[in-house]
Order: sequence, then C-alpha cells, then structure tokens
Amino acid sequence: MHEHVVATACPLDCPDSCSLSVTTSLGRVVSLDGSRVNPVTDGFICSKVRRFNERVESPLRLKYPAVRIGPKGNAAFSRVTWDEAIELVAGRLREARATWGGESILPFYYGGSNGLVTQDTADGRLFRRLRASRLARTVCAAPTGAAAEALYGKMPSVTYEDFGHAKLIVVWGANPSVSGIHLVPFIQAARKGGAKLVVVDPRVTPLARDADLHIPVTPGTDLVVALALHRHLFDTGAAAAGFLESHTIGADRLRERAGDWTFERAASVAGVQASTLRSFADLYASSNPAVVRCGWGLERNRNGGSAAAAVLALPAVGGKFGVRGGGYALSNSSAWTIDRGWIGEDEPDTRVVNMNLLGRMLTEEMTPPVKVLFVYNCNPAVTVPNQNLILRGLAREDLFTVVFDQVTTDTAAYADVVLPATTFLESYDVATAYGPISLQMVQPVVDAVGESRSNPDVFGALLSALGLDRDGEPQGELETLLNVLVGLPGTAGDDLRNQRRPLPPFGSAPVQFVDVFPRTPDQKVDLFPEALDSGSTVGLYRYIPDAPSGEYPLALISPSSDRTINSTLGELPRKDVALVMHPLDARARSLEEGASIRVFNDLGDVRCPLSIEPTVRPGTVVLPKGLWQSSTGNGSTATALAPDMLSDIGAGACFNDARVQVERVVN
Ligand SMILES: Nc1nc2c(c(=O)[nH]1)N[C@H]1C(S)=C(S)[C@@H](COP(=O)(O)OP(=O)(O)OC[C@H]3O[C@@H](n4cnc5c(=O)[nH]c(N)nc54)[C@H](O)[C@@H]3O)O[C@H]1N2
Ligand SMILES: Nc1nc2c(c(=O)[nH]1)N[C@H]1C(S)=C(S)[C@@H](COP(=O)(O)OP(=O)(O)OC[C@H]3O[C@@H](n4cnc5c(=O)[nH]c(N)nc54)[C@H](O)[C@@H]3O)O[C@H]1N2
Ligand SMILES: [Mo]
Repeated sequence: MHEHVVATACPLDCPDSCSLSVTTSLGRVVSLDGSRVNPVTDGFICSKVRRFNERVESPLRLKYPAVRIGPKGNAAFSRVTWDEAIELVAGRLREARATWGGESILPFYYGGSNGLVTQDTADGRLFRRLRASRLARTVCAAPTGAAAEALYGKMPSVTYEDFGHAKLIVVWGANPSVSGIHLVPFIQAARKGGAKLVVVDPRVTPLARDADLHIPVTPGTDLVVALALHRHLFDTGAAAAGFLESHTIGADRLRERAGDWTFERAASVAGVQASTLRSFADLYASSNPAVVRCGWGLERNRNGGSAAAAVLALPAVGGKFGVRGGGYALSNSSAWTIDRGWIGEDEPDTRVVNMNLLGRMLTEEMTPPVKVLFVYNCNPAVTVPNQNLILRGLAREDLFTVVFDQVTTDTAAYADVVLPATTFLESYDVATAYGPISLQMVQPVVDAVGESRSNPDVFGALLSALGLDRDGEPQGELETLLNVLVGLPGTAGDDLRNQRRPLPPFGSAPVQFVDVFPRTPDQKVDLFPEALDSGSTVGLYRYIPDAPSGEYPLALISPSSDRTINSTLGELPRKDVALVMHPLDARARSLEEGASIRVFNDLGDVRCPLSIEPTVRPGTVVLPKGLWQSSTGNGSTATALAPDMLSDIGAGACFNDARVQVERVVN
C-alpha cells in the first residue's frame, strides 16, 4: 500500500501546538503522530489528536449543506446544494437586516481550529459589513486577558523551555498533565535539578500528587491566597523595593488592599491551613528563579479577574523578573503582533453582545431581537453557561440558526441550515501556540470530506452573494492564507512559506525584563490599574464571598479532560463520564461508588454515575467540561449548572461558581 507522510501542525485550542507527521494512504488518514519539527512538542502528541481521523470519518460528519426538516433539536435535515444553501442564508441575512437592522444578526464563534486563517478573516468582513451585533468573546480567558493587558500590556511570558531554569515552579489553577502536556517534561526536568513545585488547585492533579506543597483551595478563593502572599512580601521586607520603584506603579494601592489578608484570615476563607500558606509565602520569597504558571482554573468565577491580577502581580512584588526561568507563564498568543489591518475595517461600531449571556439574548426582550444566529467555530449548546436557557433560545421557531461545523454537534441539531466545514487535516491554516511561542503552517493532508468547505471559502461566498465583497480583497482560502502570511511581522510569512521556523525578534524563549518589557504606555507594570478598579463590580483586589447556600452546598468545577478539546471529539463514545466526589461527601449522602446520581441546582440537573475519589477536596465535585448531550443520562452537561453571571473583571464565564447538591436517582 502506498503511503505518504505529510508534515503539518495541530491548531486546536491547546497551548502547545504540536508539529505533526500524518501518514495517509489512498486519500485517507492512516495515522497521526508527533514530529520533532517543533522542538517543544518533541515528537509526542495527545491521545485525542492521535484519534482525530475518527472525526474526519465520523458518522456524524457533516458532508453536505442541508436544511431542517424536523422539529428544532432533532437533527433531521435534507440535503441541498451549496448554491441553494448560500442563497438561502444570504436571503435570510438580507431580510433580517432590512426588517430588524443588522444588529438582529448575531455571529457566534470562538476558537474552532483556532488558527489565523479560520477566524477573523472573511467572517469578520462579512459580519462587520452587515453591521451585525459584535460578540464579546468572553467564554475563556477574558478575566485573565483583561488583567494581563492592564498590568503588563500582555508582555510575552516564560515559555515551557525555560521552566528547567527555575528553582521554584508554582502551577496555579492549571492542569498541564491534561491541558498542555508538553509542559510536564520541563517541570520534571526542573525538579530533577532540585526545583520545588507548588500546586494551587482544589483537586489533587497528577502534578499536585508529587508536589512539595499542594494548596487545595476552595474554588474561587485564589484572590485571598495571593493577597496574603503579597501582604507577607511587603510586611517582611521581601518585596523588591528597587524593582517596584523603577519598574512599577500602584504598589502602594495593592499593598493597601492586601493589608487585611493575614494568613489566618485567607486560610479560613480558602479552606486551607494557615501554616501551608506561610510555607508557600516563605518558599516564594526565598526562591530564585521562581516561575508562576497561571492557568485558567482560577479565573472562571466571580473573583476571577482580581485573582488573575493578584497572581500576575506576584513576580513584580517578589522581584522575580530579569532571570531566565523567573516571572510568570501565561498565554503567549500575543507574542506575535499580527497585522489585521488587511481586514480593512472601517465600519461603525455596533451592539456588543457578551457570549456568556447567549441564553438571555435569545430569550429575553431585546432591541432589536436576535433573529439570525450564525454559529461557527463553537458549540454553545454544550460549552456556554446556562445550557437550558440556551437550548430554550435555540428552539425558538422565529429564530433562524445557521451552524457551520464539521460534525452534527448538539448546536447543529437546532440549526435551520447546516453548512459542512473542513477539519484542519483538509485545509490550510497558520497555528499559533499559546504556551510556547511558535507559528506553524497547517496544510491539507487529505481532500475535503464530502462537500465540506473552509471558513474563508464559505464567508467569501456569502460576501459575494450579498454584494458585500470588494475588489482586491482575498477570495477564498488560498488568497486568505497568503494575506495572513503577508500580515505577519518581519520575515515570519516568508519563513513559513519556506518551511523555516519563524521566531519573533526576541526569540522563542524571552526573559521578562531582559528581552521583553511591559507593553504598557510607560513600559511599567501597573499593579493597580484604575480601569480595573473602577470597571470591577466591587473594586480591584476585593474579594466577593460565595453566596451562602444551604440548599446547594457543593462547588461544581468542570475542568479540561484528556478526552476532548472543549467539546471537540466529544462525539467519540466514552464510558468514563462520572461526577467525582470526595469520600466524606459521598458518605454524608450514603452514596456508593457507581451510584446513579443527579447533580442539580435551580438551573438544571445532570444525571450520571458517581465516582468516589479522594482527588478532590471535600465540598467540591467535578464533572469534565466538553461533554456532549449524549454523554450523560439526561442530555445535560456541566454547563446546565453553570450560572450565567459574569466575573468581576473582563465579564468572563463563571463555570466554577456552579453550586449544587447531589442525590441518588431511584430508578
Ligand atoms: N485535553 C485538553 N486540553 C485542553 C483543553 C481541553 O478541553 N482538553 N482546553 C484548552 C483550553 S480552551 C484552555 S482555556 C486550557 C485550560 O487549561 P487549564 O488552565 O489547565 O484550565 P482548566 O482545565 O479549566 O482547569 C485547570 C485546573 O484548575 C482547577 N481549578 C478549578 N477551579 C479552580 C479555582 O478556583 N482555583 C484554582 N487554583 N484552581 C481551580 C481545576 O481543578 C483544574 O485542575 O486548556 C486547553 N487544553
Ligand atoms: N463546563 C464548562 N464548560 C466550558 C469551560 C469550563 O471550564 N467548564 N471552559 C470553556 C473554554 S476554556 C472554552 S475555550 C470554551 C470553548 O467552547 P467552544 O468554542 O464551543 O469549543 P468547542 O467545543 O471545541 O467547539 C468548537 C467547534 O468548532 C468547530 N470547528 C473547528 N474548526 C472549524 C473550522 O475550521 N470551521 C468551522 N466552521 N468550525 C470549526 C468544531 O467542530 C467544534 O464543534 O468552552 C468552555 N466551556
Ligand atoms: Mo479555553
């Protein structure tokens, strides 16, 4: 059998961005493996993407455009031609704009394949020119992003390669053993060299199990833990006076807000030992280089923005910058300053809709109402808070929903029109890593399945059907790719074309405050950004306590699992879905391993088996994110229990503020 091996890269929503080596035969993918082209991902890949060919050939794969023939939610469709589908969608967009105004059209999208070609290209042009509502893409990273922008202007951060230089590694609200596996070997190497490891997480993650110190905080309380560390640094003289003087502003205000947070007070709020916090603070104060890996687990709650800001402020107050392996590690997606000017946007501002409030947008009275919902690169029926309200909205007969996706997702089941999308194995893209710093070419390794098309092709077709395209603009996928390459800084575009590895001017592993500096107006760290203070619901660094609830005493968190990337690949059958609960909580409810349970609150309930494990702190229960409706007993996922309230800063999602009760289901 004749086999080809093709080099490409994985653009999916994960920090790592693996270089791939894909073997094909007779036009089909035989196997997917890692390649060593990207030195950081070093030849190994996750078990999910290893199975990505199962998505390419999935029975749920959308192969043709189709229109709804049954009730919404039933996924019953009848095939139409692309011309018919484009004409129909264009007609409905035109009609909605004429009748209700452009803002009655809501594009709904997030990362999807997460590359530079498949988002913010022709799609951006189309919806801007329609004067559609704009989407605040807040389902992830909004609080952390707002904090990182205000404090540091999103300065590039410590990359995986440099963890080996650290003497102390703090993994705060991240689980790289699942959510960015290529960081783990660097942490292990550092520890072999004598580095200490601290993990702040309500769960005993694989890294927490081996850590020198595990701080099993109650979800949503990271802010007070970080403030207690700040207080200690300031009060013991361990704060870096010289650095604070020359490189920061606002330290006094931060110190003032941290003032009340003694170890004892913070420990009682966070549900941990004061002595543990003291050990953590002493270790942090005395270790150099020290790096804090700030994950996204700490942001997904009402205190998320202030928590991220307080954690990110630690290396400034502690004087941890300026050495290799010291500082903070966060998303490096903005390491490349990418010129999007070619999107050519001169359209007036329109209504901004927060994506976390989709359910309300679709069900409450709005002016204008949302009449056309265009979903792509996203699966909100299972990934966005308040699932039941969203499903109610999607069921509205007067709502025209387009879903452009690779498979019949739970969202697609509600569509009036489905449009089939290519996967990253069938199209071009440019993949950006957000852990390490890298840019890689993604290229098709097999032909598009059925009549599936890429995002630039489909949005380009809609632009032209609506007469909204303009001369000289890129048409379709290849021209869009070329435009993206031209818009990259320096020689990056040429490098990619010539199969060289592009690097930003400061290299692939910058040292903070040596190679890179805050991208704030004065190049200083703003430890107390006024805009965050006045923009926050309660003020920056001010803790919002959990609303006391006797009825719903358990905190439900829903972190990444090793089975899906968000909900992508959630269509693969899985038997392991269970609610994880601590033995003490199970005993208090007389529940045994494998019991059929219902986890519920006022927003909804999820039925699934129970798994009793001492890997989560008492009072906290875990159900993974990214489940499909078919993964549970009653078609609800963790998002059915997640409130659609917004975080203090950045208007982010509060998935981990779900407060629940658990009871046995008697069949
Ligand atoms: N396999 C896999 N990898 C992924 C993804 C995936 O779905 N699957 N998703 C990708 C995406 S989109 C993202 S944003 C990243 C996210 O990757 P991470 O930053 O790792 O974020 P999460 O998986 O949400 O949660 C990480 C940890 O935070 C803990 N946690 C929950 N609440 C709190 C809290 O209040 N405080 C603290 N300190 N910890 C808390 C959880 O127990 C969990 O162990 O991963 C990416 N990588
Ligand atoms: N319970 C709970 N839920 C969560 C979270 C949580 O912590 N708890 N965290 C959340 C996080 S971190 C994130 S980032 C969000 C992400 O949530 P979503 O953005 O909804 O991510 P996915 O579920 O992966 O859906 C992406 C969809 O895009 C499609 N797609 C991929 N590539 C393309 C393409 O090129 N073209 C088109 N048209 N479609 C494409 C995929 O098939 C997939 O259906 O989920 C959030 N959901
Ligand atoms: Mo995310």
